[in-house]
Amino acid sequence: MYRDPLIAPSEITPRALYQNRREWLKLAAAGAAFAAGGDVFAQATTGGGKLAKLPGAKSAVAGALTMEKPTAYQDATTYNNFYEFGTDKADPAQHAQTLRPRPWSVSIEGECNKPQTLDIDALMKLSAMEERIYRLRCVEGWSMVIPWVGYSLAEVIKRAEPNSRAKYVEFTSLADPKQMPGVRSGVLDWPYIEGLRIDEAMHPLALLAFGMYGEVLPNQNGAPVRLVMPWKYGFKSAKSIVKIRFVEKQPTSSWTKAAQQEYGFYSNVNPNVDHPRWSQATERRIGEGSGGLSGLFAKRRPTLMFNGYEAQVGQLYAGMDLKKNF
Ligand SMILES: Nc1nc2c(c(=O)[nH]1)N[C@H]1C(S)=C(S)[C@@H](COP(=O)(O)O)O[C@H]1N2
Ligand SMILES: [Mo]
Repeated sequence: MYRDPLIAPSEITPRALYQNRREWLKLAAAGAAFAAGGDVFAQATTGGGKLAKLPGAKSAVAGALTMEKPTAYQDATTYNNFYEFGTDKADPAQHAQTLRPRPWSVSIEGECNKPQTLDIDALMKLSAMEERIYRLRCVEGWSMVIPWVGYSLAEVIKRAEPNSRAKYVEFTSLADPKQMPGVRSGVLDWPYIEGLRIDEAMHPLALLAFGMYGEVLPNQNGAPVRLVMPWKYGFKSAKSIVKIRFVEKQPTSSWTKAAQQEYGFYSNVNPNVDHPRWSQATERRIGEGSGGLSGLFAKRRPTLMFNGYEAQVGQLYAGMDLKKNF
């Protein structure tokens, strides 16, 4: 039987999902949850109501508005990977309250004409906020659909005026052991580093996100600013970013450093290239199917090439051997 590779049996029913399930059963008993109509959809696209509102105009970028039903906010904010707060899916929601998203600044540096340090509030004003509904596919074999709020990363890159040596962009997440208990563990080499080729980073779908579900990002989802790369495995979407650096050489990401043969530089979603320890052909959508909201017994759905964004991003990899450049 297929089992999610990085999920320990102890994590199969994270407490939050359990509580969620009890709520759901209560609703079901009242007959409400069976009316799977518009109300359920409306519920799924609004936030928890506890964070500041951050509206975004519906994006006009091609491919930016998936028509699939968004994952429930409750699921998207309690089933997370953010190893700076622990490795269990429930850890970030339980421990990320110590993260302080203000004051915050992002340093933009390296091979560019206009290096600068931007306060988060200035960064947020740099371009108009858009809503983008993206599929997010984790390398572990699960996926969600999340309505993000932000603008194209290209807006920031253009402002910094990268020079001709800027072939790649490196992203660094905060690594403060005072705010992030997981950073005291050796599970990854901190700070969390990710990288993109500059043309990937300039693609209009590459998103710098400040919010989700019409509100600012919850800490566990990478407040106050993160990357979202919808055609790549989730780990490429670095959270709580403090540095964006233009470099000439291909950066080594924390995951590549941890297991070079398992996590390549590109990490494009590709159902035809298996992870050395499991297949990438199918995925389970979080919140779908029977067996509780964790959807453990949900039918797995086929994973799409480039996570369904092939028409938009396929050209970036024309002529490349995607088995070698995984
Ligand atoms: N800094 C940092 N960024 C990170 C991670 C992390 O552990 N640390 N996990 C990644 C992984 S594996 C995934 S699947 C996504 C999950 O994003 P979400 O919790 O908002 O769904 O964040 C990515 N960004
Ligand atoms: Mo992931």
